[in-house]
Amino acid sequence: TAMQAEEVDPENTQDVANSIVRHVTTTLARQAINVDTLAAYQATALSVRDQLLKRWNETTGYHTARAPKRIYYLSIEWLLGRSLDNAVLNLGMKNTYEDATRKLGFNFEDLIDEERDAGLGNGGLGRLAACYIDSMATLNLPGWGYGLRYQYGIFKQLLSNSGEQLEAPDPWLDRESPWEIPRLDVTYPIRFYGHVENVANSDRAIWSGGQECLAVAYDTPIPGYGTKNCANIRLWKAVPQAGFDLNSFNAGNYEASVAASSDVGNITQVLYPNDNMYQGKLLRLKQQALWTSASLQDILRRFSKLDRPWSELPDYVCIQMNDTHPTLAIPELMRILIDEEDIPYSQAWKIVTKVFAYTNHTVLPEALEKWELSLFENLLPRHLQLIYKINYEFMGQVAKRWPGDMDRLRRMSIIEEGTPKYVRMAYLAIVGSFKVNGVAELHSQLLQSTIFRDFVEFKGRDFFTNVTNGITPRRWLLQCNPSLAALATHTLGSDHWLVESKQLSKLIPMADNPKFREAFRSIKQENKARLAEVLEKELGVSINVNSIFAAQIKRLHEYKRQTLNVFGIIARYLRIKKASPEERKKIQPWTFIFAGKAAPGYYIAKLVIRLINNVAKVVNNDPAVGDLLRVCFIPDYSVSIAEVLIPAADISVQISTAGTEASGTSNMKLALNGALLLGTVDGANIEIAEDSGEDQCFMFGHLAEQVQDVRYNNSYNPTSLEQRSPELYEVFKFIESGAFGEGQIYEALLKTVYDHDYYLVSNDFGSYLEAQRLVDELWGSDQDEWTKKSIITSFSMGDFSSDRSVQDYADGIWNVAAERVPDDQ
Ligand code: DL6
Repeated sequence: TAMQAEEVDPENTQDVANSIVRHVTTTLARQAINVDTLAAYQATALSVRDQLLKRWNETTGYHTARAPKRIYYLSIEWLLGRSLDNAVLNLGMKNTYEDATRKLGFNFEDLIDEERDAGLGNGGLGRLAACYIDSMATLNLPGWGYGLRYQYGIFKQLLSNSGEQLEAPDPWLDRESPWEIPRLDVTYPIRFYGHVENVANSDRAIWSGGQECLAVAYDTPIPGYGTKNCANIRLWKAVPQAGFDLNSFNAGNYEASVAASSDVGNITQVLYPNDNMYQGKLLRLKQQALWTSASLQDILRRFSKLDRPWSELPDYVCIQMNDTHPTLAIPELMRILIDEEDIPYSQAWKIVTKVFAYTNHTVLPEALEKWELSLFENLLPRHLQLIYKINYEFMGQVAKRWPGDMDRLRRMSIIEEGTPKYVRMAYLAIVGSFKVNGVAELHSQLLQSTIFRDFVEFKGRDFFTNVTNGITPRRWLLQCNPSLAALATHTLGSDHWLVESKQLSKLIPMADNPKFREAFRSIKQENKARLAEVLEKELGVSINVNSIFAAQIKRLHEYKRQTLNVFGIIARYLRIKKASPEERKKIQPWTFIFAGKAAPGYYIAKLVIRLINNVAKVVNNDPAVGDLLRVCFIPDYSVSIAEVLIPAADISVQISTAGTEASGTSNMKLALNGALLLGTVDGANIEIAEDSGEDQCFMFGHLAEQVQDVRYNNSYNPTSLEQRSPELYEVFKFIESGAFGEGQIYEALLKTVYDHDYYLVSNDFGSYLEAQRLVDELWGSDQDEWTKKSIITSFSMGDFSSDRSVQDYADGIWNVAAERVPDDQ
């Protein structure tokens, strides 16, 4: 007989309160009279988790019985942030939990604040995965995510007195996470190093020896909105093989064997803190190997239970690779099919190339993964052998198509020749996939015309496609901006927009309704006041809540050009200082808000942080400025901080050099919350401007197609900075005069602009200031018009829901259909 679980009625406040108290006493082993906020949070989270797991089990059972084709999303980063608020909202239980916790003497918002962010990602790529899994669950797609359970997430960013970034570890698991379920019974063996013996008269090989460890599964249930369906993220932790290394025990070498086992624990110790920058570290390759192998073993175990022939694998399994980090899954699946299942190479290749699809997230050359061949050969000898074979077959096809074109062979080879040699992961990903996509229209076009051009000729145009990124409206409107969400629901008469986000467009005409404008505006003011309070408290800066809040919140990177922003601030500061009382009246008050981390080894990016902080110090403390200008750098940017910042912004600063930002996603979040776009013609900015209408945006700067020529000129027909941009020249002279600390501090940073100015900072500076002037003009002349534009922007963002993106993937790439758990189940 089936076991019957004790039922908690999730609509019944008393039931829910009881379940929380039960967790206090029996899970946390505390007396009910002795509960602090932290314990109350933990017990509440555990009670919510019970509800999640019920649905998780139902979904798993249903999908096992139905055996649909499944989608597996492999991402080395999952930037989930907090889960409590999101979970109760998606479950439709927020009111009950608010009431229940109030009954117990707690404020639900305080409990939410006790949760640590799950910061298992660097930026856009990891947060995208988090939005996509939310959408997969909401769309009832049979989808799972796979990743790594890093003991330490993205580092904590501290600021020194001189304004420099300092890094500290992020021990997010110190208090344990109530959202993860250890599956100590789900483990897979992983091998590194060792040697390969080829089996005569067969494609098979035997890979043995070397180092063995285990990958252990930890599951995080992800509830859909408005459905019982629950998705899962399975994260792997590396642990030593049970029994350690028996040889060293036998040799009496206890210490060495314990050392070897702690070595294994290191593999999933820490997230690599680079964003858009490849770093060829052995430990990272180990991470990738462990994660891809464990995930594949898990996927194949599930498939084998269906008892279908291997040739049908592509009918049941689709694997989406989030960037090239999981590309090892391609040779790993080949290895399993050939070496363990005894399938001939050519048959295995037919299967493999119907399973994988690859999403590219960058055209920046420094971000493209290529592993040094010798490192690869040592750690993964069998995989390299298979890659050689894959490349050999592939080169044969290219040679047949373009006889004698040696240069093409060299260009397209998965192995980059030279000293040293490299394995080009993007090329392996393309060759092993059935579909490749970019993440915004312009980016997908650039992929095809630049870095993957040869592959377009080889594979044909249809092989490449675009899926513009998206964000979940549950977290990025309902959760972070409840008042605006409520206004939308109230005005539409339904909250259906939360799953049909295009319904938001019905609110666009409300821009002409004065009462609606008033309501919209006062919500923005409330959100600004809430942020101002945080800024005053955390940074000690007085804030003018009637100033233009301009937010640039993203990783620090030269191509994202926080430089342009901070140099613009200095130019504005100089202008304010010089202005006559008459001129001063025309200058609008701005609060420039920055947040973001720099990779610890990225010297120039760290200098930019230092400059911003020192500019802030000077500007914020200069009485001559009055309330016309403030600069705030919020340390330790995270998903939780974004949730407070984004609803408060008036201006969304998206100013990457055209052609460099693949998509951007903070642009979507800010626009959805009513910030007007001050941006370059780049990434998804273009589609945002199309959907909201250019009238709503302040676009500027050189276009992607002009960048090459300008760059060439900057390097080879150099003109002086003074000629390229007299305004910027003045700013540089001011910095060098020691206005923000000794001028030499910033020498290396300024030099990047003086010399080649690869990112066109000087070339775009004039038009950037002009765009800001237009912002000033609108803000100063017509607040009502501003609010109209803000409303139009916000409610034109329906297409940037991750539901749309994920549905595009499901229809256009995965060929996976919804499997909704019946309500009466
Ligand atoms: O697609 C998500 C996100 C984009 O929005 C950003 O424009 C892009 O820079 C980022 N790319 C990466 C590349 N990383 N690697 N490896 O993070 O992806």
